[in-house]
Amino acid sequence: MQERLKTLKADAWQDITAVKDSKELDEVRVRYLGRKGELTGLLRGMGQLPAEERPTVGRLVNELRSELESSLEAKREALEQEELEQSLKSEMLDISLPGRQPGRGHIHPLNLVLDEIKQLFISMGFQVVEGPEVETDYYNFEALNLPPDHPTRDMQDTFFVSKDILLRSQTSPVQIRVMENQKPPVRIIAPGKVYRVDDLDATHTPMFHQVEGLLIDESATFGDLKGLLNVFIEAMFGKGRKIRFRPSFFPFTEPSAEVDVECIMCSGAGCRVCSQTGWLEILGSGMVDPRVLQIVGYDPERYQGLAFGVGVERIAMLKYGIADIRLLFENDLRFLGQFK
Ligand code: 2U9
Repeated sequence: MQERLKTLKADAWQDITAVKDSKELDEVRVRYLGRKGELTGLLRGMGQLPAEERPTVGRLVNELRSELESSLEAKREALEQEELEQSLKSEMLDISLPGRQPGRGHIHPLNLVLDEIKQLFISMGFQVVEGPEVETDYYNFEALNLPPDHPTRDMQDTFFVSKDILLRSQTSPVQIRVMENQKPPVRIIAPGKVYRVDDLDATHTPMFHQVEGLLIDESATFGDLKGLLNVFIEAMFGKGRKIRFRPSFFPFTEPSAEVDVECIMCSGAGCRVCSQTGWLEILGSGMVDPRVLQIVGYDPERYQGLAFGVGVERIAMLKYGIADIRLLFENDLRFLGQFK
């Protein structure tokens, strides 16, 4: 019996030494100390021993059991230490490495232009107002003196949601809403998205941004309009550029004028950008049609209004020399990164 104990001890010692991970360690524990393990088997066999041998063998078995338990425990600790060292080695962090800088965001070129326009008009006492992009036929057309058969009222030109609901084709409805709720004087600009049925090309997108301006007072004149737009164009494109007012027509202004600036690419000599004319069309403007004043309940005998509208994409393209409007909407960081 004592011989068996000796071999068992030697075997167990060998097995424990050979263990490589905690799973194997568990297997060894079960093999020797488990319910059906070798040592437990020995204990069970003690019944067959002569009575006088039992206490000695019993003591030896118990000694071996606690010896094995502490060897297993020591091995477990050694394994854990080894695993810890292993993971410390493989997961080592070099905290002296400089961190990676997150890419810094910056303002979209359209917002750069929009902010500049807003700042300029705020400095001249204008308020910035916004309104819904989904509008009614009344605010988008009727209140602006656009007759029922006007081409922009056609399905071909405006996105209709239903017979009376549409995506606004200009920001003027915002200004109608302000006039309905406020007595003159009025000095506002209305920036925002507008929608028109247009095929995508280098100069057209079905959604673009406008800023419209409106000033209503008892003594607003066409001279004030010219002065104001002169200041605007100078702020956008620099001092000393020639501008010209060309007679035009809009249903909501009378008289109306389109405003051109001397081509900023060729300074008037004629080039591809200005189609050899030397001039760039920048905005539309005019004196608010008395009919529009009447519709919102202003007395057209007492008040005059001046108004203008400008496309933000067009200004951005001219200011920054952008040849294709689609670049402004594709969010290609190689393009946008140039406007830091
Ligand atoms: C009210 C009355 C009149 C706003 C105006 C224009 C002329 C104009 C275009 C410029 C380029 C639109 O973005 S664009 O295609 N706009 O030509 N807009 S006068 O007139 C108003 C606005 C509000 C109550």
